[in-house]
Amino acid sequence: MGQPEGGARREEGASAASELPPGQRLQRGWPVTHYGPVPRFKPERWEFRVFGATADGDKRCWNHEEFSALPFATVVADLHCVTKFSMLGAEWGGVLARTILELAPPAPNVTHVMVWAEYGYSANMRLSDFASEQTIFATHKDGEPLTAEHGFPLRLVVPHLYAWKGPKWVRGVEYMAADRRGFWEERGYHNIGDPWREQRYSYQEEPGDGPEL
Ligand SMILES: Nc1nc2c(c(=O)[nH]1)N[C@H]1C(S)=C(S)[C@@H](COP(=O)(O)O)O[C@H]1N2
Ligand SMILES: [Mo]
Repeated sequence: MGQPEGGARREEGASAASELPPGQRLQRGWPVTHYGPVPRFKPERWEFRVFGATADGDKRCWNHEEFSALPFATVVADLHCVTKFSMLGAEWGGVLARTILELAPPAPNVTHVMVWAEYGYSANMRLSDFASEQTIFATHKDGEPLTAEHGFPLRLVVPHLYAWKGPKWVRGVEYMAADRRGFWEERGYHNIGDPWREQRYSYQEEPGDGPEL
């Protein structure tokens, strides 16, 4: 059987616990976790925007129909919430972040991105985290379109970071030449958020992990 590239697919009979980052527990089902209300999707108003330090200095916009026509990919990956539940082995379908980077390349000085969602929710990450081959703007989970509570029509999944780094109801990406904190990163959560290193809170940050608070 082929190994999924860098994936964390759960093999039959494998112990799920061996794949849980420290301090996490397995969750049955898929809980809904977010701050604020669930936005209503208005297809005619929706657009996905790439802006900030793009290579050519121009913004790129896709309306919902255009975005839906982008190349579709799947990634099998886990979701780790900082409140300690994990969901393992989901199949996310959608558009790879790498595809967006190819279609709307960043300027050479870009080091970080801010991913923006409805109501101003945001999450910052290093360009290298965004450019991971597993980072995906998901429209589907396990073959089904996302539900409204889980981020329909589009959410980001960054499998190697805590799940707050994956905005639901995502609407765009800002390319940045310097790091800036997003919504939870300004409110006490770790600027990088690697679950394997248990980077949960900003007080754990070491020099160089993030901008001054
Ligand atoms: N727009 C938005 N996206 C968000 C959040 C949020 O508050 N707003 N919470 C994050 C957190 S903390 C988690 S754990 C996951 C939860 O995703 P789920 O509700 O689909 O399980 O969404 C992330 N994306
Ligand atoms: Mo979370």
